[in-house]
Amino acid sequence: MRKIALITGATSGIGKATAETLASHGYDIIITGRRTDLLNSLAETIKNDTGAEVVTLTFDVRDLNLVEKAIDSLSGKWADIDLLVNNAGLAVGIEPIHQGIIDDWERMIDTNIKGLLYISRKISPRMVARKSGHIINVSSVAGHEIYPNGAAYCGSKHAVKAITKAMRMDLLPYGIKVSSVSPGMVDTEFSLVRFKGDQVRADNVYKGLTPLYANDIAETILFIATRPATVNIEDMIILPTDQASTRDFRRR
Ligand code: NDP
Ligand code: 8X3
Repeated sequence: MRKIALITGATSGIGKATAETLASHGYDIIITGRRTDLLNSLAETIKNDTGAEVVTLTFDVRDLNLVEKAIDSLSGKWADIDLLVNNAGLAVGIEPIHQGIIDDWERMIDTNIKGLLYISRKISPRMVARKSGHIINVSSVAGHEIYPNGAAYCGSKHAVKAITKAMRMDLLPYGIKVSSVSPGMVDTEFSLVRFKGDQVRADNVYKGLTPLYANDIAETILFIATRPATVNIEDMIILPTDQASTRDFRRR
């Protein structure tokens, strides 16, 4: 029987690639995000390309009410999610602490931390009841290191690391796996969002080096999800060859 995976933030980047990859490897999938048109076109592509069944749910992970309504709308086989990929997230702005834009901080904290908690709170009880499931949180190298002008984003991803570890302890008695994946620089809409639509600044992030691509992370998520039942990957940190830390890059 095909397993069910729910991927948050599947309209773009890592989430989209993960949805496509999991659908090609035996999962029926629930894809979520705020942009309904992108979810619908991805659903059509995946159905045609892989034959997987796909459900789309449009909601903002920051809105607890919407999260609850969306997950409550799942019925039948879709209510029993085998794999949750907590991927929705973003960086906004890059300022030193004394010039930080409060609204940017709120967006990052509400999405990367509270959104991940809301979704996990809503989906984990059925995993507990079935004593089965796997949650993979998309963290970041910024959850292991810090860099100047990144207090709020790095703080949010350090929080994801702590939450992942605590979730693993809480869900241990039920045999539920909790893992994370911690990418370095991946070429997605991430930088365009961070620089609020400034394409030139976004392109400069990847200039002169070869970043990771969304598929690199999707394949890693598939690897983590498909280990034997007795094996749980705690975390995988993945960097481009052209990156040594959050601050060291080889540009040519
Ligand atoms: P993208 O901007 O390409 O994708 C982000 C996804 O998150 C989109 O599908 C977006 O969907 C969704 N999202 C953002 N905010 C919300 C929200 N409030 N409610 C629901 N969905 C939301 O970036 P990436 O693919 O790069 O990012 C995915 C994850 O990977 C993030 O958690 C990011 O922090 C992490 N990451 C990224 C790295 C990188 O260099 N790219 C490196 C390390 C980690 P929509 O806009 O439709 O809501
Ligand atoms: C994204 C990687 O280094 O831009 O999480 O914060 S970084």
